[in-house]
Amino acid sequence: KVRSSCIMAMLSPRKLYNNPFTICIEGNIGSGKTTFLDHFQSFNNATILQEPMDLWRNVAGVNLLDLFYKDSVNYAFLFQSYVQLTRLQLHTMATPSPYKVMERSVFSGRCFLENMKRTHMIQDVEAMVLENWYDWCMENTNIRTDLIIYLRTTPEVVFQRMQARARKEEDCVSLEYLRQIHEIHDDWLYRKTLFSLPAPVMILDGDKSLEEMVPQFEKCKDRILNEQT
Ligand code: DGT
Repeated sequence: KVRSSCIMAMLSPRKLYNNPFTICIEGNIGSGKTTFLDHFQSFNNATILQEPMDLWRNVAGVNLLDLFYKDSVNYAFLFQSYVQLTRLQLHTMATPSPYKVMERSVFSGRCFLENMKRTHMIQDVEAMVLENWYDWCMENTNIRTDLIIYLRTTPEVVFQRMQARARKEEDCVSLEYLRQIHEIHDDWLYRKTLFSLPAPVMILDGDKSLEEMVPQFEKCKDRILNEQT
């Protein structure tokens, strides 16, 4: 994962786009967002923004992602608050190209928050503070979203992938948690009942293997070009 400070350093001050066409890649943990994002490297004029996970793992030497999974009752609010800040920084960042492709968004952060509420991981008052921040940012910052690509997966499939990649912070993540995150994503992007959609949604089958994903990526490219014309 690329630190956003590195991303900043990569940006050349030659010409910056303050309002680039923005595509957000969404989906459960282990749904293949990073791999999918890599395909966009070949897309002309696109700035690829991977999730700033390294920042979450080192906040002045503290691994907040790890603390969240080890002791979510005490750290969910703090972690979610920092995640929201780092996502906002990416949303509002000018890019050196007219397309911005992001892994997740403040909107999926809102999904995780919704799950925290449903499972009583955080107190109502903590959720309210985060929601107030979120609402304020929606109204007062420039968060452009033109297309959401939802890599829809089966919880059992992503559970296996997660176990195979064995990210150390995630060793205690259960299938039950992945089911919850799946339901929230489905409520939002598939059933469309959770909260309003900021952009059209394209749903792709994220259970497919890497090779099978290539034609899906091409489909996306066409869709993006069509949205632009
Ligand atoms: P991929 O490329 O589809 O396999 O995706 P991952 O697993 O590399 O990336 P992602 O965003 O699904 O999750 C990275 C880790 O961070 C994972 O343990 C879930 C966690 N995470 C990401 N965003 C949030 C959030 O807003 N809230 C909470 N509580 N956890 C989050």
